[in-house]
Amino acid sequence: MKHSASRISASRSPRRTAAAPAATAAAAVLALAGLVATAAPAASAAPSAAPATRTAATTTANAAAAPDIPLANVKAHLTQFQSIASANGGNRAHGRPGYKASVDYVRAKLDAAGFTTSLQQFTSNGATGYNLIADWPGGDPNQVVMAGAHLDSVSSGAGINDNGSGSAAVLETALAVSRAGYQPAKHLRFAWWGAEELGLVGSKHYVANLPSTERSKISGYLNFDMIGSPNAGYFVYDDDPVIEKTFKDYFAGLGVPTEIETEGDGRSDHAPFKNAGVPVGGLFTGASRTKTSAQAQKWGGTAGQSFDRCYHSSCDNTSNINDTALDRNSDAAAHAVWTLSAGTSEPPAGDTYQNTTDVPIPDGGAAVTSSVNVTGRTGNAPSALKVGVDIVHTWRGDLVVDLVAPDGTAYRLKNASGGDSADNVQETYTVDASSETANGTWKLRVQDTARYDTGYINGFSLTF
Ligand code: DTR
Ligand code: CA
Ligand code: ZN
Ligand code: ZN
Repeated sequence: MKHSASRISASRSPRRTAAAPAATAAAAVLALAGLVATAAPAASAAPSAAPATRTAATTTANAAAAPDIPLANVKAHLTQFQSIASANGGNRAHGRPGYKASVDYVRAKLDAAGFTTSLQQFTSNGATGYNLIADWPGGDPNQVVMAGAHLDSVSSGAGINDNGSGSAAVLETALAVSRAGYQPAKHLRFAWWGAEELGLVGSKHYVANLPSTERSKISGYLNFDMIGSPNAGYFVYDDDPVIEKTFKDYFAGLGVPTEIETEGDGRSDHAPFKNAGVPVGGLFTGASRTKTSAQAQKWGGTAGQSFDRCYHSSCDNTSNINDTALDRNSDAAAHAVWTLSAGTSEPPAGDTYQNTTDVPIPDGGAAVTSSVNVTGRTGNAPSALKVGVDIVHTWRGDLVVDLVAPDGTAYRLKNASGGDSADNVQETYTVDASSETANGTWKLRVQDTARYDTGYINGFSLTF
């Protein structure tokens, strides 16, 4: 939905007003279009340097809904992994024939489904290891959403929950993308890691060998390691807030409470991505830790028992799976892939000037700005100037947003609205700027008028 902004005198932003209309989420307009002038460095009260770790590109309220992931399909892959282990010494461990057979199985499915697959080799403990990478053709190559799982098991067993469950869910999500002919705005990449059990060797090798220019294109990495534990808990990684919220909202929609995954950051393949500044998230149903009675109350299962009694054991076979947990987590994985890759809608025709430098917004503090320098135009700005706003911020009701013309005239785009507890402002506003000279420095001014929710300006664009 488009909003028209009204010209205001440069007055102090109103406090939270419950009556103020809440902004409705719509597709943000920040994609490049036609002529894009280079943005002036943000002239703002706050430093304009992007935070050390980026936050996943914002989600879009009107993202297409992910299809249901058929549990039967996921379990069929687990059956295959079990057969592979049984035919290869009882495991699918790094350096053993069962691992490469697992890679060949997954790759064949992906090739048949139209993915561009590649094998990345590495050596660990004197044996050759393989990462399987699958790119889904299309999408913005500068915005890559990745989903991954380690495909190797320990040598003591078939590794069906650890981590056939994650591998099968990621595979079936990729196949669902193919079946749907899904063409998201962002590029999709899926990965199956080798030698995770030896210390995240495969994923570390991938990240270490990825040029920094390629690394910075990954808007989010989603990790799925043990998502079908028999005595399941529902844990969400507490890393990137946008990814975390995407998962938590999904489970909330199912009426399933979740907890933050607290077994430590370095415990799976998201760690190398996180250490490289890539936004990460993921799901986990628990390993050797014991389910508490409070957790059994909310999730069912058995208190005083570990989430997976067969963790790293020979009994981690196809009987060692909780179907409900595996189904829910597979559907949550697909939901996150669809939602985080939907991207933004096509920008309007015209000349677009944008600034995508992140500008942190002080919590309950002074206003900050993001600027664009408009040059080379003649006359005044149009009566329907398109203002693309992308702000990543929890509880957006705290925010007041203005467009400030080169002469200092402020146009109110969004009032504070205390009751609007939704996150992020991804809007296209239409401003009658016909009384303003087009050339000059235009600013997006944002103020967080209440404490305890934080965020930053992710991008700002003007289309003439
Ligand atoms: N390291 C994983 C299992 C594991 C243990 N704690 C966590 C936390 C988050 C994800 C995975 C794990 C393995 O044994 O493969
Ligand atoms: Ca399902
Ligand atoms: Zn393991
Ligand atoms: Zn694992």
